[in-house]
Amino acid sequence: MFEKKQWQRGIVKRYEKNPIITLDDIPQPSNAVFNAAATRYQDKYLLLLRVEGLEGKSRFFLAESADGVRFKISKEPVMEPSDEKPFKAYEKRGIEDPRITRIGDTYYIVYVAYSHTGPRIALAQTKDFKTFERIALITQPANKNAVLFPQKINGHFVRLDRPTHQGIWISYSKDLIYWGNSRCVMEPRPGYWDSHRIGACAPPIETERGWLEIYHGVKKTASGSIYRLGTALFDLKDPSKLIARAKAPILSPREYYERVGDVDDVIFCGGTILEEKTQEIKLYYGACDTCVCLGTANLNELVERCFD
Ligand code: BMA
Repeated sequence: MFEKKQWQRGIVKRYEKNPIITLDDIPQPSNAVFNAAATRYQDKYLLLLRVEGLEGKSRFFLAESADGVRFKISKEPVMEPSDEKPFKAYEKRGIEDPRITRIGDTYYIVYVAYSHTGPRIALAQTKDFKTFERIALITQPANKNAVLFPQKINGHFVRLDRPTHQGIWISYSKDLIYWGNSRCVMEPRPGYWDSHRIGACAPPIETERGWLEIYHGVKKTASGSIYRLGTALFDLKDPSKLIARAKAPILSPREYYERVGDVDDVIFCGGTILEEKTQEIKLYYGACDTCVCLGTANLNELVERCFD
């Protein structure tokens, strides 16, 4: 059982030395580092960091770690807005908010390609985190917050995303390029902390009770938006079926670094790493579009919370 204080703070435990990555760690003059994708690669923890340059466009740096806490950051970006067709025209304003999903020995990176036409989703792949190959632009604008499921389901690749601002949608593909059978699977909840907008955050995690999705929810207030994290469970065999959704958020801006920054009151997660032995989830999140933080939670508790 949680104490009142713990409930209020959310069930994600913050790392005591947060933030774990700040602008001081980025080797090139930049404006901010936030919203990282996370994965395990060989015996390392890897983050793909969104780094916003002084001119205002984002690109990705790679961060490597042996313990998931202390990271070494690449000297140069590993992915920058593309110079090649057809990506060039759609990445003119930068590349943002990556998410990584491993399927077999390929690591797929879904990210936002941003241009004058608006944000849309693009897909790239790597096998070694040295060379990155773009696959396709997989949605039209406006679309953000895409995550790929870590395995094919009923013979299809599956993704969640957020077209327009109308909630989380699911789509299916045979080849990762052409997607269809799209439908809305979860919407903002009037009267709740996620009443204004929602979007998938971390790639879904397979559990015995369903696919656990950690998503962000936005509430509009008189002084702006508040971004929090919540949890939902989708059916293992038919992930378009929402099984359960927690009433309360699992993490809300409370600490100073989560309340004040380039964009106040923002917690935005891009990836988690599961410790198989302890079933602890390391959750990497951007705070206030300004820095990268770490929180931990027990996988089973996150699943249980969906039924509260
Ligand atoms: C969302 C995304 C995120 C950002 C958040 C808060 O729409 O663009 O990159 O962290 O807004 O500004």
